[in-house]
Amino acid sequence: MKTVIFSDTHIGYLFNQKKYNYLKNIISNSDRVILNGDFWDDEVPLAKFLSSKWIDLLKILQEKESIYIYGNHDKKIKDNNTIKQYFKEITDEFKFQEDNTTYIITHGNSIIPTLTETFLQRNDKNLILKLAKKIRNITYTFYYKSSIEKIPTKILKEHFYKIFAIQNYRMKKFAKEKLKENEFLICGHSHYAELDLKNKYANNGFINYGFAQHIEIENNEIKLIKDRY
Ligand SMILES: [Mn+2]
Repeated sequence: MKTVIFSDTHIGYLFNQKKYNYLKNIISNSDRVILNGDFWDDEVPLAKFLSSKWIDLLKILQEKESIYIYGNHDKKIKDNNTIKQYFKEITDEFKFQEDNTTYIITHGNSIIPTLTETFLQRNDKNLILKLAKKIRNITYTFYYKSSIEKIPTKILKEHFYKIFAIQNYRMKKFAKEKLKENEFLICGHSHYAELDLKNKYANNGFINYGFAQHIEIENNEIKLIKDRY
């Protein structure tokens, strides 16, 4: 039984054939697929996503034992009936056991919430908060639509994502303090792939801008795969 775990694909209406083919391939070559959050990006209206070519990936996922874990950009997927039919389970944390190890898979935003989650989601009539929300949304839309992240990654390649290692450090600290003897934590969210067997922590990285990482678990062996597409 081969389990594949990936996250942070942030897919939407900008259809990308290469990315589609890459995702189709890793899904097809597995028995169980765990989408570890931010698969779809809520910057794109859900209806638009559901009528896009990306939906064909969901049809392939439906044939597998597929689990949808939601992240911080796809919360609206929770309890969505159209999405539900493709997955065995939609949750914010999924656990499974193989031999003596219990793998705990969660996006990571519950361990290190974003500024938007801790502050901007408050239903406050405060004018400054309202303004902050507007600025956040305009900035995010610009960031998303312009694909500006392509510029630093052209120069620095995957090294650009090392700036997010600090987030893994915080998730690892959580793992050290909270996990039981036989437990192993697998997160996404930071976009920085890592496999730390000593601290029983892995980050499945992200799949975007031509970079692709994911985790594979088979015969109680955990592997971090780093690819380009
Ligand atoms: Mn995230």
